[in-house]
Amino acid sequence: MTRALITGVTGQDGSYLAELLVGKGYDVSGLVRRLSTPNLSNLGAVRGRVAVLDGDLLDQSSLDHAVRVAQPDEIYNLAAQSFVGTSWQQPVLTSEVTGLGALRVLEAARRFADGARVYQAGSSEMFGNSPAPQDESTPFLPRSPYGVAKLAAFHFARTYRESYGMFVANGILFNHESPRRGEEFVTRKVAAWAARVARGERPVLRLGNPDARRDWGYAPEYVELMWRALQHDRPDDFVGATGETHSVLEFVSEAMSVAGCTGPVEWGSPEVARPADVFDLRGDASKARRELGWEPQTRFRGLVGIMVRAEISRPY
Ligand code: NDP
Ligand code: GDR
Repeated sequence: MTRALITGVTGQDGSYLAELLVGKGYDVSGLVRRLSTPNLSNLGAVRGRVAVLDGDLLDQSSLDHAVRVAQPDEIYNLAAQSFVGTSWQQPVLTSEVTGLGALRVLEAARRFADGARVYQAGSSEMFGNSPAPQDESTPFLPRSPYGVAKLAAFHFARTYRESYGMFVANGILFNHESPRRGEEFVTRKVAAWAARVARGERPVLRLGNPDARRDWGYAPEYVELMWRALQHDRPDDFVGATGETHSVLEFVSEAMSVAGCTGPVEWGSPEVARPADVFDLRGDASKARRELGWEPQTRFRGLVGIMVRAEISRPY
């Protein structure tokens, strides 16, 4: 039985990945940090089938211990402070968790999991405003502390691959969303608002930049890329994206259309303003299609439909 260790297993991607691997017959362990209020709700479908190991990306000894207990064949490092906006409020913490945390995972793998394959969760945020479409050869120009931390993690991963001959693959994934997205991200925020409007409420949706463009895909399809990257014949770096880009304004319009109603929207809210933003992300995932046979199926309208309908049927 193949053994996998997932960091960030309680998050959006970690929970979908756990479902994918359990479905493939893996023995799955998940790293979970101690919180005063436990947060395992995303693991509902596979909760009893994932071995929960205590640990934190800030604490090397807990990672060493988790790797020694899990004895993984595959390690997926998905844990991060993943909200770009917060990375300006907590730049040092973000760098510690999202950047150095990845290094700690690599060190634990190097010392205690001989031969294990490692996936590092890189991000399109590493490209910053490099012109679209972005692929594996596009220059990295990060514009947020989060993007810088992810880029450090990306280079640590490559360095461990080249220095120690470890099988370390980097994903460079563009935005991917689902009903399990954190509530502060723009897609979930808009979908939740559209559902309230559909119920007859009149909440005001306060957003930032309407013109920011993102390449939004559907998260369960993106965890498939992670798995395929570790089944490949060599460790490499892969962009994961739909190849389509849409603005935040378009997302709001489509959400209202799915909900069948309109509501009040205010743009330029100072509450969500960022000191710098990334304006136009559109990925070219040709390499993943060619080498991994990976291709996302869900497009923009399908994704907005999934998210708004999930919010409408969510108990409140
Ligand atoms: P989430 O924010 O949903 O999940 C992040 C996970 O990291 C949670 O399980 C969280 O645990 C865990 N975590 C945070 N801090 C620590 C810590 N100090 N020690 C251990 N675990 C910690 O992110 P996603 O699932 O959306 O993303 C998965 C990964 O992919 C992240 O690294 C993200 O940066 C990256 N990424 C995501 C993209 C996307 O569009 N979703 C695109 C590109 C990259 P807890 O539940 O306790 O908070
Ligand atoms: P992003 O996602 O920063 O791309 O990072 P987010 O949904 O937070 O922002 C997308 C774009 O929408 C603009 N925006 C708003 N964003 C939020 N959150 N709230 C608002 O009210 C709002 N109004 C406009 C933002 O300025 C931005 O341009 C996500 C995360 O999952 C990262 O971890 C991941 O690496 C990248 O995607 C790829």
